[in-house]
Amino acid sequence: MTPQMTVPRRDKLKELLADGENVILFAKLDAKLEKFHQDNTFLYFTGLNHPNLIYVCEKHAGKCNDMLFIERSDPERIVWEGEKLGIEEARQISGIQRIHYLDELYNILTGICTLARKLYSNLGNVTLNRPPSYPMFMLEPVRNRYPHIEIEEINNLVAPLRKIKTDWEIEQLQTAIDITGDGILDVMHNAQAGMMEYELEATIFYRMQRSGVMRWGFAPIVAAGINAATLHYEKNNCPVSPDHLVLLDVGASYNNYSADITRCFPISGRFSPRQREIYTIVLDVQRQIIAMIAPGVTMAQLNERTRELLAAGLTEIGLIKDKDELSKYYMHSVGHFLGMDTHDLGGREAILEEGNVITVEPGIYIPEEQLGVRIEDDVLVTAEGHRVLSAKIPKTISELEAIRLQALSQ
Ligand SMILES: [Mn+2]
Repeated sequence: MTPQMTVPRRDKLKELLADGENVILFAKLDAKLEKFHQDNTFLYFTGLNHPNLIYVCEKHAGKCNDMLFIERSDPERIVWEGEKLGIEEARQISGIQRIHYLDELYNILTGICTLARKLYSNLGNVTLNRPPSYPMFMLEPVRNRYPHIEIEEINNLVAPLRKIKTDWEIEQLQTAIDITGDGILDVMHNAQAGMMEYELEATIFYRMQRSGVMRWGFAPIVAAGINAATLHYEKNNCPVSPDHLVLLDVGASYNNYSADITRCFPISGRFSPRQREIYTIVLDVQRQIIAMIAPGVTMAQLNERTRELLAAGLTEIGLIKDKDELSKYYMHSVGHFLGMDTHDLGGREAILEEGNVITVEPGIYIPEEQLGVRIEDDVLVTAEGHRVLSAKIPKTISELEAIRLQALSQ
């Protein structure tokens, strides 16, 4: 990300602020011996993929003044941690001109707080049964000394910006999706009965890391048989049996943009009659929902139609008697916004607009039959309707069986 991308984003953010409203964004802290993963709102507005930074923007008398706080370099720590981000480098990457050190934060914030009514921050989920987030901890002195200042999570403010993807962002998503698809195909070509689910996971990760991807967008789900009926199964530690349908719900993160794809395939090379019956219902519903996608359509409409169609399918095969029973076999929503976060900002009540990217992922889960089927594609909303960014990844029964039978014959 370059200042050419992040400066216009910050300009839009500044337009959203009224006088007396301010923004403070915290980069993630570094954790010793753990891979660093930046806060996505911080990255979106600064382009800085470094830990322990703070961005502040104040608006007063119609003018915005923004600044970045960085760490002071400690020569004795360089051999352990490498060079810290310096003032010039921070300026070049972000385009933010005013740079301070972190130990100046509270002094400067005091000045800002005397004029402030509101502070937006990337607080994260606030729940009473969890420790406070790092941003909440850092803002505690503000809360205590200036109780009149309203401190609000920034997500709702920035969602209208983040959910409309630029061409560059769509390119990053497309690359993440293509690499994920290649990894899924590698599994379809190489999976054998007797392998462990985590071996299949490793096959995808190997493809990802050879393709310029550093990490998963979310914890991968590789689920054989009954495990596919657990929606967020992440153990991936069971052996694959010859009669299993394997469900892969995976996504590479490329330049911090996450794919999210689900495919199911039969280890044996052939869907059983029951697997075929359920798979066909899910695929038909998924296609009909994708066909509805266009600007002006709401997520609520997609969800409602999914429930109607799945209920009709399950009623027809006699698994349920009416729509009220559907939640026994289908209990999630049909999709979500996709972007830097796998579950990106956008909301369940959103009206689709050109430039949105959403997932479409109906499923049917029948634990008593050790069966779970979900099919998930990533779809861009265009002026004319939509474009399926993951269209190249096979999903018809005939394609999947052909790939598996060929793999097994080698
Ligand atoms: Mn998803």
